Amino acid sequence: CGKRLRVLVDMDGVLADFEGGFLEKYRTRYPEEPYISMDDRRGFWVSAQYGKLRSDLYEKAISIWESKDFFIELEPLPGGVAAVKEMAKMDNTDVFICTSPIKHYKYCPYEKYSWVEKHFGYDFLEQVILTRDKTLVSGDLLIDDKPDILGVESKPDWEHILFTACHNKHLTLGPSQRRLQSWSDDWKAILDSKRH
Ligand code: BVP
Repeated sequence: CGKRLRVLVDMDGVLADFEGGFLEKYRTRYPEEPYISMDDRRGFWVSAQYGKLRSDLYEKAISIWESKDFFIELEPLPGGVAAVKEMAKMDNTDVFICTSPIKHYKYCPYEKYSWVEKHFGYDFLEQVILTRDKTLVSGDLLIDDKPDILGVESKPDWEHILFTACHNKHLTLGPSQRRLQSWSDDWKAILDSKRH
């Protein structure tokens, strides 16, 4: 009671299928080159794992998400859009989509806004936070598939809930760290655990 709950939800890997979109477009553009299946993905950075496979694949991987229409054409991950819409309608709950754009800014920031409008509607653009440093954003929860969310603030307000993705599913978490396995998992219980 008293205070409203503020939930920050990441976009790539949580609401939008960055990994699936990447692999499909990479294989279409570079059909002769080796690729990493979803099962074999390790580590948050796709580019780093491709660079380890063969050094020139680092730039080829980056060329995929720097291309026009990459971000707008990402498919929604199952249940994510519905969950966030439901969250936004809950009493005493504020939800924001908190996402880091790539520094190649020609298409990505525009397409991120466009994706939110397409899947949530124009009014939901009020809820978008684009930042390269999520530690500066205050909230009770941050649902994000990136295991290490670092920035200039060493003690962020939020509790990071690790959203399971192909690249983080094998990680062993610390005793206090919590996961959301998918949007079929009990996200309402996680929100309720922070209400007081
Ligand atoms: O915009 C996404 C894609 C990009 O980083 C951003 C991650 O945002 P959050 O999910 O943290 O909000 N990105 C970039 C690279 C390599 C760059 Br060099 C990558 O391998 N994976 C990745 O997601």
